[in-house]
Amino acid sequence: MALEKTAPVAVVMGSDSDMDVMQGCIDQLGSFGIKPVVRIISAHRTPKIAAEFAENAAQNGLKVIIAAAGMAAHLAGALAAKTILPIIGVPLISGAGLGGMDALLSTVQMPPGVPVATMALGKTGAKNAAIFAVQILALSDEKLREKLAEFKAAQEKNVIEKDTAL
Ligand code: RP5
Repeated sequence: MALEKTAPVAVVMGSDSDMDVMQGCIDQLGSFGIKPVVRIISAHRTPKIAAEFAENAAQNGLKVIIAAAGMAAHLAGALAAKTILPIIGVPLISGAGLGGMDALLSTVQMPPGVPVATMALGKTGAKNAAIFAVQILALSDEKLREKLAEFKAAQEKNVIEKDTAL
């Protein structure tokens, strides 16, 4: 499947059952003006597509890939094996799994030489993956740097207001 050349971020998830949580990631990217390529690709159920996607990602214009999966979550690692682009892993809490510890360890415990930047479990990781992707892109994008500064300032203001209201 051809990617939009302009989309610098992909959000890949192992199953459509991951979409509820990963919508938070897509929405957070949207708040920075980024419409990601969104795909359902499984390291186990569609391994050839996973390998092809990662192999072609850079030439298709991607700069960062966010990969989310639950249970034995090998998606982020499988993509990292096939590309030099940075991979951000989001371990998910699957109803059929072990409360997320399965996915966390499967995502974070990569062998030397094949890193995956692993976020927190579930919704928090989904949101942080988007922000981390923006931080990577912002290294070479002044407008994104400004948006990140605004985001940080708004977050700070929000907490101070809650503190003041006590
Ligand atoms: C993982 O297995 C997916 O990422 C999902 O979190 C979990 C369960 O998948 P389904 O059986 O709901 O498709 O590969």
